[in-house]
Amino acid sequence: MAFCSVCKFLRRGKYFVLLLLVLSVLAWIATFAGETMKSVQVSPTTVQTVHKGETLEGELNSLRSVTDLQNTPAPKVKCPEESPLLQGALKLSFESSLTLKDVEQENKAVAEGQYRPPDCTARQSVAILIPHRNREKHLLYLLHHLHPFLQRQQLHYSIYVIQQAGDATFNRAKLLNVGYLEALKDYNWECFIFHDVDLVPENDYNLYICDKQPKHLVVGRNATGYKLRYKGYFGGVTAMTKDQFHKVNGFSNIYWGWGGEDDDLRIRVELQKMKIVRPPPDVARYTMVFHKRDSGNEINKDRMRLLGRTPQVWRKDGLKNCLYKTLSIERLPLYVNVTVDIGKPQAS
Ligand code: UD2
Ligand code: MN
Repeated sequence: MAFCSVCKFLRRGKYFVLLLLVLSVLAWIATFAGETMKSVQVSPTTVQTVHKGETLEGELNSLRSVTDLQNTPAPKVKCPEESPLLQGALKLSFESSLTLKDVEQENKAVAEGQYRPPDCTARQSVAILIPHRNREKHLLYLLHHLHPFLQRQQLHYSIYVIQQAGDATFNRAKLLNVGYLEALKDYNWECFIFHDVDLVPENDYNLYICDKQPKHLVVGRNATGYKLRYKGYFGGVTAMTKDQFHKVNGFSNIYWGWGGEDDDLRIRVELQKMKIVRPPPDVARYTMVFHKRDSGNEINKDRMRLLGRTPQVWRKDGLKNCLYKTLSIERLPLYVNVTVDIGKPQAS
C-alpha cells in the first residue's frame, strides 16, 4: 500500500513538473514578445546606450539608430544677413540668340521654378509673380537674369508666370491677385514680389525680400533717367508680405487696360497707415526692355474715376471677390505657368 501511494505521488509530481515547464515557456515567450515590441517602437533617430539584458534585436536597433544619425545631414545654419555671393552693379546682356534651353542649362539647381540655397536655410521664402501675355522674349530675358540674381541673394524662391488666356483687355492687377492665391496653394510664402515682365534689375544689392512696410523696388530705370517718376509711384516691381497684401485685400480687380492699378494699390497701403519704403536709388535700378503699348492693353480712360472710389470700395473689391477659372498649371523647369480665364470688363 505504502509503496503504491509513493507511485501515485510520483505520477502527480510528474504532471506538476510538466505544468511548471509549460508555464515557464509561456512566460518566456511573453517577455520576449514584449521586448521585440519595445524595440519596434523606438524612434529611428534616437541614440540608445546598450544595457545588459536587452535582446539582440534591441542592440541591433540601437546600432541602426546610430548609423541613421550619422547619415542624416546636419541641420543647415541660417544664411548670413548679407549674402557673400552678391556682386553689385551687373553687366546685363540681351542676346537675340538666347533660348529657353540655354537658360535651363544655366540653372540646373532650379526645379519647377523653385530653388533653395544648398548650404544654408534662406532668411525668407519668396514667390515672384509675373503677369504675362505675348511677351515671350521679355520673359526669356527676365528668367535669364533673375534666376542667378535670386540665387546670389540666397533666397528660397519660386517664379510664377500668370498668363491671361484669350484676347480680352489685359488686367495686370487681377492676374497678380490670381498669382498670390494660386502660389499660396503650393507653399506658405511669406513674401510676394509683383514683377513686370520687362524690368530687369541691374544691381543684386536690390534685395528681393520683404520689409516691415510695403517696398517699392524700382526707384529708377533707363527710360526715365533713373529718377523716381513721381512721389507715390508704386509700379513695376513691388514687395509685400503675405500679411501686408492680405490686409489691403490685394489689388483691385476692375482696372482693365493700361494704368491706375499701381496707384490704387498705393491708396490701399496708405489707408492701412502703412508707409512705402524704397532701397537707395543707386541700388534700385532697372533696365526696361524696349516695347510699344500692346494691343489689348489700351490706356484705361476710367482710371481716375476708379481711383476716386478706392477708399469706398477696397474692402469688397480685391482678393475677396477675385473670380477666375484656372485653365492649366504647368510646372516647367524654370517657372510655374498658370493660365487663367479672368473674364472681361463689366459695366460698372
Ligand atoms: C507701367 C508700370 C507697370 C504698370 C503699368 C500700367 C513701370 C516700370 N511699370 O508699365 O507696373 O503699372 O505701367 O498698367 O512703371 N503685360 C503683358 N502683356 C501685355 C500687356 C502687359 O505681359 O499685353 C504685362 C507685362 O508684365 C508688363 C506689364 O504688364 O511688363 C505692364 O505693362 P506695360 O509694360 O505695357 O506698361 P508700362 O511699361 O507702361
Ligand atoms: Mn513695360
